Amino acid sequence: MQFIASEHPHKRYNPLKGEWILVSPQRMKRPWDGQTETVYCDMGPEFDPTNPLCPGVVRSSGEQTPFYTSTYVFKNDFPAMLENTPEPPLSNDPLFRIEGVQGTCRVMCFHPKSNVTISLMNIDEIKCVIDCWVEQLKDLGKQYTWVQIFENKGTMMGCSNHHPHCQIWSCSFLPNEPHIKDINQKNYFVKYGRPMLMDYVERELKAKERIVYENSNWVVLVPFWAIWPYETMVLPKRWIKRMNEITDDEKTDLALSMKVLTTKYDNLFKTSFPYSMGWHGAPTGSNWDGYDHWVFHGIYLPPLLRSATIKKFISGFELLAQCQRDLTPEQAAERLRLQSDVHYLHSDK
Ligand code: H2U
Repeated sequence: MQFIASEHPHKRYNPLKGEWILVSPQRMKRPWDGQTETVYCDMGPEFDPTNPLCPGVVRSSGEQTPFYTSTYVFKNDFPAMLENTPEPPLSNDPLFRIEGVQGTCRVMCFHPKSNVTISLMNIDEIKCVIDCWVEQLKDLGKQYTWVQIFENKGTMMGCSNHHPHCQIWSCSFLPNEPHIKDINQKNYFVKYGRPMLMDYVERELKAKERIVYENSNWVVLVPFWAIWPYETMVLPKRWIKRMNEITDDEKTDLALSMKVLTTKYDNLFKTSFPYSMGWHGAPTGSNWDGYDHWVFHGIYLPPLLRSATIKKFISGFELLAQCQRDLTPEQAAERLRLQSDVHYLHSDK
């Protein structure tokens, strides 16, 4: 029997994380009788006087959010880490390791209007968001080893606030995900003398099977090893280690890539597509030099599987043994590629 990736179960290796994923395309035919989610089609009002992220509204801290007109950054009133924390007692016991952490958490509003998303914003507005991310990286990266910029979109992803925003958590240590990516990219660089993700982009551009969108400077693709059904990566065509190295032209193209991708996401199930997304680049802190093995990239992790109401659960075999997907990354890429670049809410205009 000849192997056909879209029919036969197989496993794929993620070289960035050093782990395998089980792909079971034959399961696409199974019926679904499980939990369905509520779809939120209404984008809500432009201004909500009860939403603390809206211009002029008073936050939990008692501080008033200013009447901002573009992006706005403030210190999270409920931070996960603190700048000054006492060190726990030193422990040499390998079974009970504990270390102190320092960090700071910020919230960044993308836009003064509550009823927009990246997919509905224009390129200049998205460029302002990117500019603000770069400023934050430069500022926080002076002190902190890791600056994690991430957007949780939609209640399905645990987002507690409808206003377009992201969070920026900066910490004194390299968290697990970037830590493992650092090790694997370094090992690849030592072995092959090239950054892993530059080799990867080159191969994907030749293969063309998993590309969702590309322009002169960026490629959006469903990675060969994707876990989430419509997981994507945004990769530069030029070697860039961190977001602050992006030129103005690259910023415009990155804004366009983000807009096209999120528009395709929304169009796929005619919904405001939920996801967690974020950026990974070389670590920061006291020394920005070195790290030639790193390539800056974006990751979008959306939970939806079959429709706006059916989400993928990471459970069972996945929690106890190994992550698994039904739809192949090639099929997911094709479905996204075929979606229009015009948002469904704007298509009749
Ligand atoms: P999420 O919707 O992704 O949870 O982000 C909203 C963040 O905004 C959340 O981390 C913060 C919450 O702590 N927040 C404030 O800092 N002040 C407020 O008055 C409301 C929300």
